[in-house]
Amino acid sequence: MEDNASFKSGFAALIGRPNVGKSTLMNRMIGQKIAITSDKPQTTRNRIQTVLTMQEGQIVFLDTPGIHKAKNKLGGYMVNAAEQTLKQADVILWLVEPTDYIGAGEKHIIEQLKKAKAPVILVINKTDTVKKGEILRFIDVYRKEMDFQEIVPVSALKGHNIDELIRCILLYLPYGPAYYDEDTVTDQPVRQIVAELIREKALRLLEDEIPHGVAVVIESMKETERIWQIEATVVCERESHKGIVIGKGGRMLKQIGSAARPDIEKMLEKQVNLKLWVKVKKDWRDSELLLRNYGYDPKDLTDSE
Ligand SMILES: Nc1nc2c(ncn2[C@@H]2O[C@H](COP(=O)(O)OP(=O)(O)OP(=O)(O)O)[C@@H](O)[C@H]2O)c(=O)[nH]1
Ligand SMILES: [Mg+2]
Repeated sequence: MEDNASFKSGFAALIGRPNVGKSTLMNRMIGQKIAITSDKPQTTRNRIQTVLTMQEGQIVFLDTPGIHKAKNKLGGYMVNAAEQTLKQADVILWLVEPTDYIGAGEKHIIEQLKKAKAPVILVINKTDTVKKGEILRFIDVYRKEMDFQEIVPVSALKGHNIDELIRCILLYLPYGPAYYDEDTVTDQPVRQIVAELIREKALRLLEDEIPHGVAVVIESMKETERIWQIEATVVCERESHKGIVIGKGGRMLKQIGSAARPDIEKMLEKQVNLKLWVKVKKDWRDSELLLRNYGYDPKDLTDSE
């Protein structure tokens, strides 16, 4: 396959404000759930790489945290992870909400995009939430802000126009051999995906500020012939949050565990016994040492160029 002179391969970065649907779109394009998603902004915390291999080429997707005004060290790490990724991309997908309002958040991203060398495809997501006629108006508004190579409206949730987007991405990738063998789906270690699936349920089930202060650490994963034994700790920022994460009579923690288990079983293709603990690490989002402990290491982002 890779010997074919017409084979294309390269990196496509998904960039945008929090909650626009970057991770949902990436999962949709690769046809598998790798990145976690939620209706709360700032769900994704790391750059997540996934691979789509087709007959015509291989697209390596780089999902990134939403670009926002960082309020703590974790936020700074996240925004840095997103902005560094722009430099590694052969093509950039800028995801936006279907609206004609361009705020300070979008303006900031436009500045970053203008500095980047790669061609930019504007992806207007969530088209299922607006009337068809309106989309043309949004396109006009965005077109005035900068030059896009392509503008593609999609619905990541419903799967509308996804093939067209993939076709567009391929147009802007260079010719060359595949970066990864065709069985590769992601660079995320299994442990990391398990931790993320648990964090996703915490994000979805907990309210207000609490889920943003949650990290999940896998303490152990042991495989027997019949079952995976997994122990994980849910880390939160304050004593008062701990009670909420555990819930009355342990109900919330149980709910998080029962929601995560089927997802983990699906990924590991085996029965799972999941034990969850809760621990307080005061203000861990502003501690460099703890950030590193929980897998958010600024060193990971050093620029290779
Ligand atoms: N109606 C609709 N909702 C969508 C669509 N795509 C994503 N969503 C929803 O938007 C919310 C955010 O989706 P995510 O994929 O987590 O967004 P994200 O851009 O990765 O967010 P961060 O990781 O926080 O930056 C979720 O509730 C999704 O279900 C879409 O095409 N239509
Ligand atoms: Mg995301």
